[in-house]
Amino acid sequence: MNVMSDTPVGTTIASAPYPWPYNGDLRPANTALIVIDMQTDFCGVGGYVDAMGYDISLTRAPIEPISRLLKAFREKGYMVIHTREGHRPDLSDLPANKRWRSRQIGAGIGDPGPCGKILTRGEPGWEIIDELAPEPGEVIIDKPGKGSFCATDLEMILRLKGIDNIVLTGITTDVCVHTTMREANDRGFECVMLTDCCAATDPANHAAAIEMIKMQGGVFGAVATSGDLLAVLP
Ligand code: C5J
Repeated sequence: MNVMSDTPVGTTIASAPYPWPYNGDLRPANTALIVIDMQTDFCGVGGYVDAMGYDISLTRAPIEPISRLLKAFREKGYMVIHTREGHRPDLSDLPANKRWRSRQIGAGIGDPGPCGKILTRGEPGWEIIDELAPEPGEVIIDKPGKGSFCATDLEMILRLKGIDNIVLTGITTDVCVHTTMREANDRGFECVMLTDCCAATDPANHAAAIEMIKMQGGVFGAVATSGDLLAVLP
């Protein structure tokens, strides 16, 4: 930060509502990319989202932009983290109300489906899709909830690595990505969500989730496109 003004010195991206990160300190050593829940259950034929009757062409749209981003982050030595939403095979970490609600919409978590038991660890539907498969050495966080910090060791891993900045991608914008961004922001991490690398099951919810981030000067951080970030990625 420039001592004479609030204008950051260093690298920032053309994000809204402010150039991210706030202090211009964007480096491989302090920045992690998180790819949230790019699993068959959320974007594949016969998975959880498909079973609920939503259009998976929406949740598949970020696959290509994320793939390009992953390539650049890997080449430049940034930390890459993947998450998977899912429950233990004995469903001991599945709240009864979450199961009940999923059954109301015809996609009962833990019930058999075309991709195995829905949102259940170890089942084909729970796997990350091949196009975005984690590489050896990349951290995978298994989470029972929507947020990536709840009941996981994500915060400990980020702190031990010296991560300050988090780049958020994945699905769905309004649920797991937003919850994770809120959790990270409350813990003091500097977050940016890449709009073309996220998607919701309803385009209006995707748009609303983006607008929410921009309120109050960036209430949870900032938003940008992957192109904005790749244009300057150190
Ligand atoms: C949902 C998620 N939408 N990954 N999960 O249930 O956003």
